[in-house]
Amino acid sequence: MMTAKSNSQTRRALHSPKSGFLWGASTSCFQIEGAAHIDGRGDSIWDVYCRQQGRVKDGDTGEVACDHYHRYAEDVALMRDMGLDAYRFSIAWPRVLPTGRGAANEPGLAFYDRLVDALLAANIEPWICLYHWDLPQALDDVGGWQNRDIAGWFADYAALIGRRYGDRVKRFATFNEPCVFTLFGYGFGWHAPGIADKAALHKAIHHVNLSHGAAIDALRSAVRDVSVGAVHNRQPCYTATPGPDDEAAARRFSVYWNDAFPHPQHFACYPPALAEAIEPYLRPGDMAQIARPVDWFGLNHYSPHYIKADSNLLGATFGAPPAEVPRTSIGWPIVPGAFRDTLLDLHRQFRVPIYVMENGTASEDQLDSRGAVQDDNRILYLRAYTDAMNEAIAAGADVRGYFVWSLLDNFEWGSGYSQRFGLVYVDFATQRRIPKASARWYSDVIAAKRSARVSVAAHVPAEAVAAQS
Ligand code: IFM
Repeated sequence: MMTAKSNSQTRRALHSPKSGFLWGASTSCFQIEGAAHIDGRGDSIWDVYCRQQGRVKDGDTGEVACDHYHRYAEDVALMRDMGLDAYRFSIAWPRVLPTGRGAANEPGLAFYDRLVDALLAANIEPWICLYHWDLPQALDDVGGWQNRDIAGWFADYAALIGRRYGDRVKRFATFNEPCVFTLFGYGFGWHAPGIADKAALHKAIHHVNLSHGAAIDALRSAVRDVSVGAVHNRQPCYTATPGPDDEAAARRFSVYWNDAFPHPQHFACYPPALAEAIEPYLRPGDMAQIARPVDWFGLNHYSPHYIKADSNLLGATFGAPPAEVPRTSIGWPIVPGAFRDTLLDLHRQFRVPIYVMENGTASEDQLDSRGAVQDDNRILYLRAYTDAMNEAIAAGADVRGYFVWSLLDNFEWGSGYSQRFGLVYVDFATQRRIPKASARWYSDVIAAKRSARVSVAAHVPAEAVAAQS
């Protein structure tokens, strides 16, 4: 087994971020790791939520998931065979700090040592995300994201992770999709911890923003040459039907979805439509703590939204796209042009390098009689969306990398295991992994880009190649 100590050569070779355009894949701990009660891991809010009847489709849980905790070496080999440059995963906060603060859990920390070392040995750059929705239940018991003290707990957790892995990992994201876990978890009650309350939502938004800034500072102190950012959704919010009610609903929804986090984090103020609701929780100095400089913007984008008016606390919810707009098997509209426009808009507004940290599609994948998975829908989707990204790059957007969601079929939150997003099919009964046709397609795309880079490099000066890649 390669350990943190035994691979110092690999570490030396790879301890700075990879340059050039990165092709990768993303996952998150709760969705793939399993081993929910092994080696001292504490409960997360999602473990508890899954145990509540009727919360998750078919009563599915994260107890076993893809058993990645035990099968990570096989999963890294799949990534290496695909030719991935980079892999984004998240750390399970309750695995490394079972009650969210206090004494660290060495077996939990050692798991991520093994994973990081295996990735480096396969020449794959690890990207760590600190938080992908699995809050330690013990912290939720004392208010979770509604408790302002969480900014300090999160900063301590970030420092622990930075100190432990920062010799080998340079890319860190604070949060994945803060708009989703706050809106769905505290606004609509669709995700853990299952709350639907306006004050809870606004407190959670502000405390997540404070925690982001505190973690950025902690990572910068703990890790030399660190490269930090956060991962946000940005999706145009169109109206489901013409008319003033849906139009107002779409505008309101967009503030919570697109602006509630990037705005304060980059511009040191809340969007005007949110300022009054946040005001009761704001203290002097907060905005400066939130708006810490970052090195890049992580973008998750799958589709535009079609929003309609509703009686929920936002007065807005998801509506249906027009009949002529094609949809994926999970019902999400397929509009690659909206992805291109989002990238260009992001570039114009934020002026930092962009990494697409999630893009992909669910599809009703099945093993055929030869034991293969011919997921043509996914290939068509990924081709259309990567073409759209290339158009944005050609028009000037500073996009530096693209990560498919997801490496593996996995636990899709409230939908349980019913929605398959992976490049690799997982037979959940046996845990057998079968790369789908899309994995071969993606691998060919990466190989073609790489050989184009090499053949250009043979004929033109190095600076010109760097500018291209
Ligand atoms: O599975 C999720 C992921 O956890 C966050 N972004 C969207 C994916 C697909 O729904």
